Amino acid sequence: MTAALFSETSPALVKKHLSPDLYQQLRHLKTRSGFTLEKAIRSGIRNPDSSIGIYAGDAESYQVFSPVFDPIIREYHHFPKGTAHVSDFTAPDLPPADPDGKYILSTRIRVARNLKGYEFSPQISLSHRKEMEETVIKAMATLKGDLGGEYMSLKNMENPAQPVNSDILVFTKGDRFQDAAGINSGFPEGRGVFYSLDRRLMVWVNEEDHLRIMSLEKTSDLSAAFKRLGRALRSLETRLDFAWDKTYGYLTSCPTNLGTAMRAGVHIRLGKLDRNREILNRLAREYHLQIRGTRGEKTKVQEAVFDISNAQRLGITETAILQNLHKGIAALIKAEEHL
Ligand code: ADP
Ligand code: CIR
Repeated sequence: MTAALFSETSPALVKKHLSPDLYQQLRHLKTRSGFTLEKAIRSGIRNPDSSIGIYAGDAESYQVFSPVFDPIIREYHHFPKGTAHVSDFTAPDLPPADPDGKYILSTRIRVARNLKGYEFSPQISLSHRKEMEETVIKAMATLKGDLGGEYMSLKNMENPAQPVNSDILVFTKGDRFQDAAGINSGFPEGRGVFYSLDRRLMVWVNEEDHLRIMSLEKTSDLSAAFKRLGRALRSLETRLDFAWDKTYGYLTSCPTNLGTAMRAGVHIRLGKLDRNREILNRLAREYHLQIRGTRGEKTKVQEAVFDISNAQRLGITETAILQNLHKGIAALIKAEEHL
């Protein structure tokens, strides 16, 4: 049955872990909001090059469909059974990763958050999306000092596509993976971007998750970006209740983001390592780094500008992610200089 559902060549973890028996066992189940297995795996079916191929429609999906989610999560995150995710947002004082600004163009740290009680992006109705947007706008309006800013609805924007490193990072309609998962439904209704007046804090509302809260620096100062993000989160947490699970940590629509739901990264120009990809890939494996293209997930590297970020999100604290990233970047810069 699953062999017929997924392309024969698909490398997706969902294909590996959804056996025909399991498919039969789960296919008639539904969460209270009506999310089904068929909806969860539609992106993996329509996109044979998916690496994971499954999304959650709500917090309950992780329980109702746990026989398929659980092995995928454990394999993807190398997360052993019997462990529980622990959060720690204590800011380490790290020196700038590239003090002379020779390689690093900018730093961005984001966390994904979803509000308790609302369906996730693949399943939420338009009315719930708008209601949730209103709740979040009110919470963001209470951000004070350098965190204070404005909300821009995507509905009012003629052309939301923006070049990389422009002052306000705006998101566009999701890619074909997100589209097949139902994440683009009703786009751009209910979507928008909050930005602080200094453009260092931004919140994407109703992209792949309800919130993508991000802190940006035009330098390599990871600690400064992390501290700002921590302050913003503590303030928003006084108004918003985020979906959290004692095993999986912060719950997200894509299982790859579970745990800290954090991606801390830099845009870094590595001309020599670009021509020596085997060294770059070896270092990335050794330091648990993820390499993305210049414009984000599944995009190309332009002019040797890599997006280097943490590969680990679950079973590790936010503080440890930042420390590891700092070490990993130092190793990349050292290798670039020695080549
Ligand atoms: P996410 O990080 O939310 O999973 P993406 O990989 O699509 O999603 O990245 C989101 C956006 O953030 C992209 O437009 C990307 O170019 C931008 N971005 C990522 N890292 C940085 C950085 N260090 N500096 C500036 N922009 C960045
Ligand atoms: C895949 O399975 O390849 C896509 N669904 C993307 C997985 C990466 N996660 C993500 O973008 N949040």
